Amino acid sequence: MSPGAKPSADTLRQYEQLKADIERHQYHYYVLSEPLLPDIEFDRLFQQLLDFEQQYPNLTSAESPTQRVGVKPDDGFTEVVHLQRMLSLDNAFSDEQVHDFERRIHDRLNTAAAIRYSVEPKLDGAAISIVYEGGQLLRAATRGDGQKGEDVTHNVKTIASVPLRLLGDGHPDVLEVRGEIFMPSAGFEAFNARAREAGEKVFANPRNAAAGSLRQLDPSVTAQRPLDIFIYGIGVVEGGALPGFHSEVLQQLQAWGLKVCPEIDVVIGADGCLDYYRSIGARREALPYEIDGVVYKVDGYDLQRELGQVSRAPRWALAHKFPAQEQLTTVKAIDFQVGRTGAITPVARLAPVAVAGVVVSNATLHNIGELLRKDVRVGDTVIVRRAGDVIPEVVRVVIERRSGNPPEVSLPEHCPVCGSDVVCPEGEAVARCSGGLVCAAQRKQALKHFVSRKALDIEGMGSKLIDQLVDSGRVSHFSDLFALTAAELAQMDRMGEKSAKNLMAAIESAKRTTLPKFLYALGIREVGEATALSLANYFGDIEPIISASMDELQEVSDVGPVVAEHIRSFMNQQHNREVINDLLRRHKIHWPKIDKPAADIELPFSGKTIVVTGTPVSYTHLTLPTIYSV
Ligand code: I6G
Repeated sequence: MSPGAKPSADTLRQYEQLKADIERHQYHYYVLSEPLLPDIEFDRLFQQLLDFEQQYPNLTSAESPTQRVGVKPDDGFTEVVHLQRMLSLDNAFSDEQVHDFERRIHDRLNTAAAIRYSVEPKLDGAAISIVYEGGQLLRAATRGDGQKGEDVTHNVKTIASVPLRLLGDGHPDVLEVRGEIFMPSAGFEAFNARAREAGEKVFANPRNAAAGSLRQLDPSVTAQRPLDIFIYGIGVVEGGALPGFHSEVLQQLQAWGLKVCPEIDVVIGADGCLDYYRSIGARREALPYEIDGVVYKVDGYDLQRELGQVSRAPRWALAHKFPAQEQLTTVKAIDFQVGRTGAITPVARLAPVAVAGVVVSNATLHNIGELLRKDVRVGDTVIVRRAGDVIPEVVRVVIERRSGNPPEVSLPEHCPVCGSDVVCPEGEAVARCSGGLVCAAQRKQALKHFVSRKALDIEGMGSKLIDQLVDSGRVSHFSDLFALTAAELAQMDRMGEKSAKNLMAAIESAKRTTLPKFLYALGIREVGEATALSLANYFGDIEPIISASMDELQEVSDVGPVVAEHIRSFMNQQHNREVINDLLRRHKIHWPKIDKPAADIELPFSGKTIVVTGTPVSYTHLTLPTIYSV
């Protein structure tokens, strides 16, 4: 079809429908902070619209979504007209598109000279404009539709990394900076873990968390959210001059107290950009915040001005996206897994889908409360998300794609592994199997925890072997591990005589441990490594912990009533005390006692050897040496 061809009535209808769909998605994304589609799907729709308008240029109207960046702001906040329009960025998904970007720059500048780019990660957060007047923070506004945003000054002022007053001197009279407000990954995980525990709404991803926090009507709520900011550019500048290169401006902004991303760099040419993309991509999971790509910007402002912009995006900048962390797939089944403490976790079995380079076929639904809230049903199309090392999760059902009326999934009344009753105390989000160590699933998980590196650290005792040992009935309790023989182990799958012998040696050496590791290995609810260490330091041995009252337990620094209750109920159970007794008396599990002098230690000192005898006062500290000889 030639450009400018007249569209048929059918084409016109499709075009109008596509525009309406995109507007609805933008409303959910920008205004409600609850996107209906993963970004990659939205990008696909947007690209379709761009293709349409390229094919039929006459169709393009001023209110087409391609002519604006977002949609009108919500009514709850005061509207702010941006001093200068906030643009968005063109996207690239391949190396070829990056080379095309540079080719267009060369063509437009009519040069083949090497181009210098300022490059930086693209944060997954909420875009913000902050205006400083006379060095004081005057106003902060969301991007909104690019022309008008929402006044979120009170909320932005609660973010510690946003200066209320610029440092140093020489700032322009009016300085508008632009950047991204984001929730660092650790803060996001902690926030969601707390919300999940309390049965409250969790955020689907850090971007929604940042945008949602920014749009709180009460700034004291925003103040409690772990938000941060990176400034990535400037808008209006009046009454002052800035350097001629973007990279230098960022340095200047940093000197004035504004936070810029530490990963910023300057590279030459498209190849330099692609090297940067790969280097950041390799470190992506280790970064303390989520990014969805990198941004390349022509560094010289003179060249930027010459290149100008198309309606919605500058010609001098490009966002090069990483493979999406969210994808669409369908739910084949929903199973219930039983964990170490009996917690029942619903797991969605999915049609396999590649998410950020890894094929995902299972995703957690966390707990029954979340399964019910998300209302996931077999056959549903869902958004699945995989970020960093976190287990893939079902973010949401794409409800519009549900066909028919599949039955709701409900909590099983009986444990799918041992048949014991499933209990879900009033007001708790987590349901549990009441079978305790009668339940093979709980036994397996408890044993896996017991042998793990931070616990008794039995090297070679892997997950599959424990499954076999439990399924064959050979091992039920921790103490059974120490009664295993090399001949028995050699008969297990994938075990030979040599590995059985090595494993026997590992079991033997695990008998010498420390009190904190032993306590942690028992798998008492809420007793992690740190609490185990505090208990060990406070009580010094296991006997006083077994008999400690609720009050005595709460004397320990990080033990509150909930943890004390878990410890008491564990120790109150006769079979748990028997297992501990068996481990200590029959199998001779032991640890150095902290009330006895440690062995002499020989240390090199000024070319001589000194012998130091210290008395350990805790599991982490020795007293100063009490005796020494040279
Ligand atoms: O949305 C954006 C994210 C990051 C940007 C951006 C950016 O630089 C690192 N830069 C510009 C110029 C625009 N949007 C319009």
